[in-house]
Amino acid sequence: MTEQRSARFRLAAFVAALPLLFGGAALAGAAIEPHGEDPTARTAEQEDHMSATDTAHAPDPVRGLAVAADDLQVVVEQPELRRGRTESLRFRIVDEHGRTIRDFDVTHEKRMHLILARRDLSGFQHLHPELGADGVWSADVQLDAAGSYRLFADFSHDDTARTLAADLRVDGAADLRPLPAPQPAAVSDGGYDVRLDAGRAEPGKEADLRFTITRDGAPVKTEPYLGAGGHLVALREGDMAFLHVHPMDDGVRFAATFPTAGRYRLFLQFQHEGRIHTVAFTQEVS
Ligand SMILES: [Cu+2]
Repeated sequence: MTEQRSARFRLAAFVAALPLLFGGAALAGAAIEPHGEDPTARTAEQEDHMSATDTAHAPDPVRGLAVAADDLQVVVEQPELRRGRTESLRFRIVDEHGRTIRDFDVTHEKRMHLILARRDLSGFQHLHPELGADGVWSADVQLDAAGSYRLFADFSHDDTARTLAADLRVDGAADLRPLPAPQPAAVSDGGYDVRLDAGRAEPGKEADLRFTITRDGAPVKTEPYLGAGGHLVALREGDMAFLHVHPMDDGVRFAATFPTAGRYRLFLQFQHEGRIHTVAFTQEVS
């Protein structure tokens, strides 16, 4: 925690130089190695700056790079979690006066979507916490691998969609892994075979992401999940920018505009026979 703090202060000093780097944001993704101490604080600072200067040009602004946005902030009660234990993760959304927000709009059937992922884009979880009378959201989480994680609170307030992010730490030495190479096919938990046809994904252009799901060679028709045929979260390698993705029909097809070249990790979730399954793909954008 103190390490992270001091890193934040050190890095704040040269944040002014960083927009240059982000001129080609692809470089940023590649330059920030997922190894090493904890680049979380640094990238959040960098990206804060980027979103302040670059939003006008972004076709689909990335979110989830900052603790605070549009005067709202996510406050995590206890960001240090013990590894492999079920912990109660508690957080609030507060306004610029520190007042706790309690009125949330329903999006994708829920008032709050909580996404967790480790710095190396492993350990993805998508949870729906409960809102207490005191305005505190809580969810039981278990994180089995050590390291630094990003928490994304994805919600809508006053008809405005927001994604706020905060850092979590799980005790122990992190065994960070390189991002898996892009592959057109992957196997979900539960053993479903999933193929991704994304065509050519180019920065700033809407990509059509079509997933085909089969089990033992037979096509699988997914059941509605969160108001669509599936749910997709895309995170950018390096800074963990959270990309908003829209379902295109009641199948597993999505429109995504990747803001920059680089690599993204796509987390598709779908429901079949009453169970939710998750499968991840690496998407190259160039
Ligand atoms: Cu959700």
